[in-house]
Amino acid sequence: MERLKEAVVKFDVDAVKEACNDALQQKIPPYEIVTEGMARGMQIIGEKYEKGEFFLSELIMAGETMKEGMKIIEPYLRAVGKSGKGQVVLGTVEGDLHDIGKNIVASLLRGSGFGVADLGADVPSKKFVEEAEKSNAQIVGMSALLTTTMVKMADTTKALVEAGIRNRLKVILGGAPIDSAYATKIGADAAANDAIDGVSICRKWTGLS
Ligand code: B1M
Repeated sequence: MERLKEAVVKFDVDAVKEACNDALQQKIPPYEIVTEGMARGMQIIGEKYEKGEFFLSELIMAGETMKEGMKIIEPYLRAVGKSGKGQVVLGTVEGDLHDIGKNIVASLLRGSGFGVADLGADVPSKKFVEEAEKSNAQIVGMSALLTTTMVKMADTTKALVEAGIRNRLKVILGGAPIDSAYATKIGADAAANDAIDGVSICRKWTGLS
């Protein structure tokens, strides 16, 4: 895990791939490879950015580096899934391009048997509503990593109310700046601390736990 973390911080894609494969061979659980390895590297990148040691270009390189590692880990995250146990509409809110955490949530949900309509990043409220109507979703999940974009979660929750479908579905929020107090404030049903927590909340809602 230490090697993996260091490789992310050095943007060393080959070393990331090698460390991911080694970790899988050593039977380290895939989610742990993400959270205890690559995500710890991302944490350091974020700290260096805050201190002014790194700039936007380094954030981009870090994102691309972790995505290469995720290509190896993702099939193992979603290994056991069959869809049909619950339909989730998932996306990163409008104005926000951070999608690595949201993609992990999508893989874990699929691995737990949920059907997931992943709308990607920078998703306007209208699109969440349209997809929730179309797919008759039980859950709408939103991700935000920026304090400036988390307000879009409130807009989307309001849009679900205005469309008359809020009562028949649950709304879950996730991402670093989000907590339960914010979820309550904007009328969402829950905030997830991390991807595992998010999946476990969705499982409870759909009677899968
Ligand atoms: Co950005 N960025 N970034 N960035 N970036 C952060 C978020 C930041 C904290 C860095 C810092 O200053 N320390 C900071 C935000 C500050 C703030 O708002 N308070 C920041 C900034 C400022 C910016 C820009 C504004 C920089 C600029 O342009 N000057 C810009 C904004 C662009 C935009 O979105 N409009 C920007 C851009 C980018 C990149 C595009 C270059 C790139 C993202 C690439 C991508 O995602 N495709 C990027 C990156 C890589 C980061 C950091 C370094 C890493 C994020 C990450 O992927 N973490 C990040 C620093 C950090 O987080 N420490 C930072 C790993 C990932 C596994 O964790 O996403 O938290 P996370 O997901 C977790 C949980 O949060 C949870 O589960 C996941 C796994 O446990 N979760 C959910 C997430 N969504 C969930 C949904 C759920 C449930 C759980 O249910 C629905």
